[in-house]
Amino acid sequence: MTDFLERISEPKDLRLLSLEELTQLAGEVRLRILEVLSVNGGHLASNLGSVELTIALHYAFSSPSDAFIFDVSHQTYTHKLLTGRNDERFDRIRQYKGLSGFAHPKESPHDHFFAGHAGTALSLALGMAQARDLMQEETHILPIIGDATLTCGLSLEALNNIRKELKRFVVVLNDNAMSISHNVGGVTNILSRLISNPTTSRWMHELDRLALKIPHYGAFFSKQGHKLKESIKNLVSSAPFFEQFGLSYIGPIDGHDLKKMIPLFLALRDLPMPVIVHLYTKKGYGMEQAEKDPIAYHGAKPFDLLTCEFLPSKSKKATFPKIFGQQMVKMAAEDPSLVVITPAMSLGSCLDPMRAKFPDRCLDVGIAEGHAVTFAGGIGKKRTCKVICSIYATFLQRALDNLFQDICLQEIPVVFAIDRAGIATGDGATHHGIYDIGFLKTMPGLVICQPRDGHLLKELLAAAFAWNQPVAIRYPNMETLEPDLPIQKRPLGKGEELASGDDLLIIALGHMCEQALQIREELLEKGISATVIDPIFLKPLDTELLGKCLLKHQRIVTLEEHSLQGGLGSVINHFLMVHGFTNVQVLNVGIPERFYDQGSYSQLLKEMDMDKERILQRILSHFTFHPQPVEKK
Ligand SMILES: Cc1ncc(C[n+]2csc(CCOP(=O)(O)OP(=O)(O)O)c2C)c(N)n1
Repeated sequence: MTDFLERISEPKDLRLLSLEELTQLAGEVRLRILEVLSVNGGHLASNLGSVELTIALHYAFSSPSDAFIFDVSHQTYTHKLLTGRNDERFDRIRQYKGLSGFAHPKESPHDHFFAGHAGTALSLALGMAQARDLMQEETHILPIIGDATLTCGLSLEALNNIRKELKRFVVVLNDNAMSISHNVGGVTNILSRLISNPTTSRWMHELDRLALKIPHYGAFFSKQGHKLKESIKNLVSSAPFFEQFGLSYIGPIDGHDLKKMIPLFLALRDLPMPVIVHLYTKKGYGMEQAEKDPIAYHGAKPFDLLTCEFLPSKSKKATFPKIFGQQMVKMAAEDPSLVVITPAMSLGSCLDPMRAKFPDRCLDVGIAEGHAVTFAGGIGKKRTCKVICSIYATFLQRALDNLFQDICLQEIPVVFAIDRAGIATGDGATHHGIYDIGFLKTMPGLVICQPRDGHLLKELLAAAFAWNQPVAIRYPNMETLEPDLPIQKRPLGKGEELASGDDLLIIALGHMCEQALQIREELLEKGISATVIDPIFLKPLDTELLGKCLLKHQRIVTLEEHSLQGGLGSVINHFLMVHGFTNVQVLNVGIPERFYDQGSYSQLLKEMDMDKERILQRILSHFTFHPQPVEKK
């Protein structure tokens, strides 16, 4: 088999290949993606589904002067392979110093924006088109969006802003009828009503069937030929929806058929109006298991290339999100007033078991974080229902104003289960959940807490509604201990002393307590004894516990997996300043202010100067100790 992929160093090389060769190239691209992702894991199903459409677009248009703007950009692997990145960096996609799993402008001029949060492509593309027209340039702008993108309010705002006279603006809608999980809501119905019919003849047959169902007139309509069929088609197709927004609609077209797509895209060059090309694709296309189970293969774990089965995970320990999911099922069974909301992250947030058991009380609202938060405010308003809004830290950033105005200002006791609070490892800069404390702490009346283990997570979830005010419980996607202990009633604003010492006070947040205790052990070997406290609550702070510790300690370390700007360290520094503790020395250990790409947890901690060894060195060089000699055993 000739290796066509090797011959593509830039997109224009595609034009040297025949249709047959391009078809073979699609197979090679798919194999390359499969080989690398079987080792690294990643967004497999979305990438397998977008191979042909990406080849066809690069064949017909001229990237990078024609700008391809991928929404979310988790489906850019083919684009990366065709734009000069098919080298060893692709082997290390989503790994430290390898390629990003998303669009990354520092990697290539073919990537115009960092992306990772859904719904931005149309707005970014419209903005680029505006600048292009003002500068009288002749390039094309191509936002490439998924069907779930249309569940984002931001996308609808952008659609509403499209000018009818916009030229060379081609929206490519990659419709696989799936978000990560099954898509939800009315917008998706607009797309999916007839798309399930893969060929035009079946499409027409369906129209006939629908026409025949019209009482009294069905048979008549069915006989009236093509014109009437067209008008009925308009009643059920997606065209009128998009045409209301000034977009000329083309489709639906098989998004795996290069023969159809290439001439179509070539014909769309230099169009004097904005168009939307509706492609239907199959998520996971070309890999039987992924086609059958696109949800599991959306964010695939490493798998066996021959059997396509996922490799068994090394650890069987529980994680914070899993414990959260189990707890939701339990709490929902005990309390019929409990409602949980997820903005399209049911799988990642481990809510699928609750959705299966209590579908009326575990609600996926689509990729709509702002709505999820405000909707929670509506449900919680009368206090007849207890609402938990489950949301990833990074995506909560979308809903800041909703949190402020529709929850905190109204004093509605919604509980926010803030998942993925911490370093996002393979996903990188767009996904790190390391800024939320910074904006949450400015919200009057909002309780902010973080459990150090799974048991404490259960206790906080069980106690939160008793505090009768909005509560944010943040936790990472990390393994944790889940000791089988009775659930105690957690008092609001009470921290815990985990170990006592004389020379140093370490205040550690959440899972960082474990690291603090390990550091304490190492310091002990050097004759330095540290107190370790877990504040549990960032707001309200346990001022009594802090005050007590400060009677004894003048050296303080704060330790957190959050940006140093606005996290635990800044909360403690503020406390010290306001209460006149001016004679203390403080070392804030947290994430320094810059953007971080992807990597393993330990690699990123190292880069952030936060691995255990480095923290120990930093403590020893920051403070002057007078260690007591350690007795040798
Ligand atoms: C604001 C935001 N919320 C949630 C996500 C998580 N997320 C990543 S991909 C995805 C589904 C995207 O579906 P679609 O756009 O249809 O593309 P597909 O993967 O089906 O090709 C979601 C919900 C996100 N990236 N951004």
